[in-house]
Amino acid sequence: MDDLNAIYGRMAEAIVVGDPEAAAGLARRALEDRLDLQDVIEKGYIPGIRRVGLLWESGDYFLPELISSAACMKAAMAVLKPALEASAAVGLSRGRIVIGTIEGDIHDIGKNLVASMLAANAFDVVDLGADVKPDRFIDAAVEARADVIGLSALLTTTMLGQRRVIERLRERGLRDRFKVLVGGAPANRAWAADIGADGYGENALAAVARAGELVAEKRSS
Ligand code: B12
Repeated sequence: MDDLNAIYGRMAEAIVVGDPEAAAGLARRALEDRLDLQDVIEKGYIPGIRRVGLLWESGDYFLPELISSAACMKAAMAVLKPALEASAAVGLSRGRIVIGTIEGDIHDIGKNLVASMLAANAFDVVDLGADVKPDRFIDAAVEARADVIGLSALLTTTMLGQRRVIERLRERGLRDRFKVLVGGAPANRAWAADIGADGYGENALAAVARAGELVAEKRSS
């Protein structure tokens, strides 16, 4: 088997150059070789899309490159997702979470990753997709009898929508019914505290850990 770091490097490169066949092919190889899928994502693909973000910031990449790299990321995730989610223990539920990306924001790669990782860790996940209105999160959480509402935002403008969901929960008298977990590149712990969220997760693994703690807190209160 090739050196792992070389494989991760090729995964990142496939995302940076926008080669969907290579991105998906390397993901299939990872499954065949039974690589650790969380490492494959965190050390292979994510550094690739991060590099794309930096190239965009420096003015070396434009929207078409961003779009094709995002499509590659999706192609790789589509291969990995079923295996990732199948690894959850059957019949065991660690809690129910409704998740989506805030209204006005179509970034969903990170949110999808968080949703898959939660499902892989035995959470029941209701994924509302991207560009989700505040009341839709709340209605879905009521309907699903969720423990946690997970809010993703990638834009400094749409992160304000995370605050809005919490305000709407208060206005509807439902704030105590659900724990609210926020994430996405512009969010951080201080922001979560500022808007009155219950938790913040900086990546998919932290999201799983924090969701577990929030479910435990909710069920013990
Ligand atoms: C790919 C990408 C796109 C793709 C998105 C494709 C898709 N389907 O998602 C496309 C090309 C469509 C796009 C469009 C735009 N984009 Co864009 N995009 C990016 C880019 C390069 C990568 C984002 C990404 O996928 N990262 C990889 C994932 C794995 O990381 P992540 O999303 O952060 O998620 C992780 C954590 O944040 C966390 N997490 C995420 N969600 C949640 C939720 C919960 C509950 C928890 C606990 C944790 C959590 O866990 C995840 C896994 O580790 C970023 C650059 C960057 N540095 O983020 C810019 C970036 C986010 N985009 C940006 C901009 C400006 C735009 C556009 C406005 C561009 C334009 N002029 O049209 C549009 C906006 C469209 C819209 N209305 O939403 C800016 C935002 C700037 C700002 N401060 O607001 C960025 C930061 C680039 C930049 N440096 O300028 N973009």
